[in-house]
This record gives sequence, C-alpha cells and structure tokens, in this order.
Amino acid sequence: MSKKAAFILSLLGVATGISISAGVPAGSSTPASGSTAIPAQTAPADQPKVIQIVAHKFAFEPNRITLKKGVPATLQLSSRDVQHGFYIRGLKVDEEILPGTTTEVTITPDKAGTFPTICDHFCGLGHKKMNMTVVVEE
Ligand SMILES: [Cu+2]
Repeated sequence: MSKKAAFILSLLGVATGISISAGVPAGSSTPASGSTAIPAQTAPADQPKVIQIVAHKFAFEPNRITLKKGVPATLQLSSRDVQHGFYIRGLKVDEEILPGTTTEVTITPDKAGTFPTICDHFCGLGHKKMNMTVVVEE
C-alpha cells in the first residue's frame, strides 16, 4: 500500500517536473529575443524622459514638474541631507529617498491633472510643508 502511494507520488513528481521545465524556457526565451530586437530599431523614441528631483529639508527641487499622459517618465530621486519620502497619492507613487543613493522610478501617468506630491517620511520640523506638484497634461 505504501509502495503504491510512493509510486503514484513519484509519477506526480515527474509529471510536475516536466511541465515546469518545459514552461520556463519557453516563457523566458520569448521576451529575451523580443527585447534584443527592439533597441536596435526604436530605442531613442522609447527612451523615457528623465527628470531629476532633489529632496532636502524642507523642499523638492524642482517643486513642479510636467508629464504627459500615457508617456513614460523616469524620476531620479535623491536627497541632499536626510531620508525623505516621495508620495504622489493620485498616481500611486510611493518611494523612499535615501541619502547617498538615487531612487529611480518610471511612471506612465494614466490620467491628466494636477497631483500634489508630499514627503511622507518625517524629516524634521518643516516636514509638513515639504511638497511639490506633478502636472500631467492630456
Ligand atoms: Cu519630510
């Protein structure tokens, strides 16, 4: 009885092993070949716009940026002093900005509007006033 159970289990194990090993190479090879072909032809047009934002007590520089709806943009966030946050509620962006590193986030706004952006990591007495504006144009 236990031998029979072990036999069934081993069959299941083999079957599972086959389906996993067959699925992984097929899935990973398709995107890899696709992404090598794209940069050669359309890399410049597809390159997201890069915007650098520096956080410090108690402001962001620049304190207003403009993006386009549906167009990807890469935000490079850095801090001049302590840890800050970067929270755009309306665009579902929530990042930590650590001193000494650049936090990169690429967003593609799906709606136009004016989005208040705040530091959501307490950084001192002026923290509550630390904000900027992200404008998304249609
Ligand atoms: Cu803050």
